[in-house]
Amino acid sequence: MVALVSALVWLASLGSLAHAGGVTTTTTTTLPSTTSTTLVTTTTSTTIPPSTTSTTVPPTTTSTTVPPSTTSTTTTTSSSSSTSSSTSSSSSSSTSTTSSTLPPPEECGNCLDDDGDGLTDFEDADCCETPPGTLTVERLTLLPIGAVSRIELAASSLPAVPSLVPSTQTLIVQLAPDDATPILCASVDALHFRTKRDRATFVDRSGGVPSARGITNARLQRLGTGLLRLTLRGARAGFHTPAAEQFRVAVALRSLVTPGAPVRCVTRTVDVVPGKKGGSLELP
Ligand SMILES: [Ca+2]
Ligand SMILES: [Ca+2]
Repeated sequence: MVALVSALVWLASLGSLAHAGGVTTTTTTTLPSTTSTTLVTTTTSTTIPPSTTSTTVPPTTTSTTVPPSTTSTTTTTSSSSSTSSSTSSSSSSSTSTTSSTLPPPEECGNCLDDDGDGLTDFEDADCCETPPGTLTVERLTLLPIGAVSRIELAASSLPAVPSLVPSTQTLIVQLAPDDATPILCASVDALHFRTKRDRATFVDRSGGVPSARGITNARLQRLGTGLLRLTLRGARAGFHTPAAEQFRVAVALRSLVTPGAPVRCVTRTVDVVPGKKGGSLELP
């Protein structure tokens, strides 16, 4: 009996020992697994937040580029200013260019085509009451005598005037060949005319009136229609007769009383042909 109990105690001891030994083995295996798993999880969750925050927030804010926007605005403003300045400069330049390109106004009475439109003094509407009217040329004879010329001219249909008062008017006669500038710009002030009824006469045999340019005789006669007829002659007028096929004749009456008043002008371009004498020209 004692032996049986001893045997049972021994077996129980063995069981305890055996049980103690199994627990030890199991515990050792479980602890590492649990610990390592927990660590991995912790590490992973810790890594994610930092990555997201640092990557997104700062870059986005920075790349919103507040400075760039400001810089752009500044640039735009500068551009606008520059553009405005350029425009202003361009306008100024244009104005300068235009003003420097503009020809001078026609000066009436200097025998020059000041504004370059091909018309001189009283051929030019700028000097006349209205665009120059049409003149009827009845006779034109030119004969070169060295540096001077003999001239005879008869023309009518000068513009009607309220009354023929040569004492207050200046007679102007211009003669130009083809498309060239005038070879004759003669003027006779009214005070050199003698007036008798409807006729005014100028005679200057001695050439005492330089502005007449060698015209020694001129007569203005008021016709029944109210128009004027002009005849003039010069034995040695101050121009050389060129070879030409046409002549522009211009006649004007300018007021002496009111120098700024519009001038009555008439013009006519006539064909000429060689005359009988060498170098002479006359109407066909
Ligand atoms: Ca002129
Ligand atoms: Ca002109």
